[in-house]
Amino acid sequence: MANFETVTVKTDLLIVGGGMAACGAAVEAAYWAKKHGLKVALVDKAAMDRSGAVAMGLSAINQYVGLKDGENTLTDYVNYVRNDLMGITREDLVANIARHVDSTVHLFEKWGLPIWKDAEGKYVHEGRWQLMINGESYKVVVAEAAKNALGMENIYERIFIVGPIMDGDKCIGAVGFSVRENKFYVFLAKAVLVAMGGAVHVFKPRSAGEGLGRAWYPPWNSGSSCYFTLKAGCEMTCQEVRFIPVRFKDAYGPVGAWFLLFKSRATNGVGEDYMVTRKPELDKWTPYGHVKPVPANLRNWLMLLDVKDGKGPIFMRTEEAIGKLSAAAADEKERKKKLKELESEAWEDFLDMTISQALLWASTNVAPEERASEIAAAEPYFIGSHSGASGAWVSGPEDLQTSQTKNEYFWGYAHMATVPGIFCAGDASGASSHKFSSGSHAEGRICAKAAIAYIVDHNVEPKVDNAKIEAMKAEILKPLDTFAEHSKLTSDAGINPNYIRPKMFMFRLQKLMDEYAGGVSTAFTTSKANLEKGLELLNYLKEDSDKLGAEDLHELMRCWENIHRMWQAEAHVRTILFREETRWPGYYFRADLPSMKDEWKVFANCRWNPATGEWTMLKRPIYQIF
Ligand code: SFD
Ligand code: AMP
Repeated sequence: MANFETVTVKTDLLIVGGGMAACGAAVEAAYWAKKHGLKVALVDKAAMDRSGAVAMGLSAINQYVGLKDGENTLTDYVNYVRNDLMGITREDLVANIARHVDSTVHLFEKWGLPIWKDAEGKYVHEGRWQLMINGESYKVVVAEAAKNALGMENIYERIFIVGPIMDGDKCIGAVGFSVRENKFYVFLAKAVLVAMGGAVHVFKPRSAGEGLGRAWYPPWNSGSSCYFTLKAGCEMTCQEVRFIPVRFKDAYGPVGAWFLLFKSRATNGVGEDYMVTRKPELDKWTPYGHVKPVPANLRNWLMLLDVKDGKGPIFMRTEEAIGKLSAAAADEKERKKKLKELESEAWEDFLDMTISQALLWASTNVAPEERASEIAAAEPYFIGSHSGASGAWVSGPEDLQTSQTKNEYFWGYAHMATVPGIFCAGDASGASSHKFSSGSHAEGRICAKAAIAYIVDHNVEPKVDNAKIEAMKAEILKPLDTFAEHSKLTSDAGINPNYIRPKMFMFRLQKLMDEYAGGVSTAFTTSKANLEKGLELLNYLKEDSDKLGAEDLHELMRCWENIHRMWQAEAHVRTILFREETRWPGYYFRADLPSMKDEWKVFANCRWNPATGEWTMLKRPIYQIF
């Protein structure tokens, strides 16, 4: 067996992940832990300064409610999220995050994040809920506060977490390995806060050849939250609710600023606005077809109908929007000034968060004030914090429950999963969409406070079974052994009958998800027969995962990333199959069940049983609280 030192770290609270939710958790946990004399450790596969979805920066804070200023109420936000998700949302969770998110944004500002202000000193809004920022260093600012709170001696960077350590049905920590040194890590804890983001590259990306790997979602978030919680035996929710963002084509630049701030239209290849010409289609999706704003998946759907009819490409009418905004100026001098301002805002929007889009514009001679730019629906991603909803099924806060909800939505500690001691935030927790960067940070804070309360109430030292740890070590390092044993058999180490390398394994996963589970190549369309075939192929892939081979530590990480993706894929396929309707047509379309049904206004949940290896699918009721 590969000769790796085992390093054991004992703590009280373990935070896995170092992104927005984990940084929020670190700040809050440090405060409550100090009060109770407890220890907190955080472990990230990368370096926190630039890890996770916000690595490159962002150009907006997408959740700010403005409760204190009376801009909006909690009910307004819950209504918005409920409508955008076609009725499928946990209102207690959404409201809990929404009532704390403004204070998180104020902290960001205090820590040095530049938020745009108008002449009166008020935040500049992109849309009703979104604030404009100079956000190229957003993650650095937020990570610095987390590091100061915890102290670097409690932060473990570049350690890939593979999965949970269980003691019966209780989680007592996590195992992983360093991606730089031959070290196997055992983290023992009294509670674990899962915040390892969502998943990309489960589906075949549009980008191929020289662009391969380019996606909207960051390639390093590979389904670890889903795998961790599933393998621990947590009940999961909304695993069918993937997210497909519309983005500037090929470099995935954001569209929010164009639609909301610049009030741009998108039109098809013959200049028609699909939001106008396709409006009658919205009747089929009532009541959600007629809410404002039109839900993200329905906006996608109207656009996809045009593309299917051969009316593409679709263009963001940047030249028209800039023209209109600058034409409102009082005179020619003012108009020119405004034009320059808009031009620089347009470029900054990309430079803050998707630099490659600015490079693509530059290399294809795009001047947004002169020429429209192509947009397209991306491939499916799992990101429960954005406009998707996949994640673990977690308890709501006690004070927001009604007599109807308290037995369904509450089991003691806010945002704790169904497995005691596991707390989930950001993309790791489900059915609470539209939290984005700020709401994920706020949810991390909520979770950390609850997790410390849980530890105070259950202050029991974890009991470790060393034989079990050794077995996990052998299983986790096995791809290195498999490669070392067989790689000399062939002249090209990439082609070998005894193992499959992680990249090929990932291609196989992506192909089957693309073709059978509604990826780009089928225009996000699938059916029972397709899903069943996909599940059969997924099972063969699962068998072959035992034969993954890794040449070095980097490839070992790639092996486990792809195993994580595979489990996310299975939860997804099973849940699409279970939900016998089409509810989010612009995210996926069940050709055999092409409409929305009242009896499916429920949560579709699932659980993998660690003791038997069996999956259970179950429905949970939806209650309106607000
Ligand atoms: O507009 C392991 N998001 C946006 N939010 C905004 O508020 N404004 C925007 O402008 C946003 N835009 C945007 C957004 C996301 C993406 C991908 C793009 C653009 C291109 C959404 C937010 O970014 C998102 O909601 C939050 O970041 C979610 O927070 P969290 O904590 O759930 O996930 P994370 O930040 O990605 O962090 C994940 C962490 O886990 C680590 N990790 N660590 C150890 N072991 C493993 N196995 C691990 N696997 C992952 C990661 O390293 C990371 O630290 S807009 O364009 O939509
Ligand atoms: P995006 O850049 O698409 O991620 O959008 C940023 C924010 O604007 C998110 O909160 C989106 O939900 C929202 N948004 C984007 N496009 C629209 C639109 N056409 N109508 C309403 N909200 C939008």
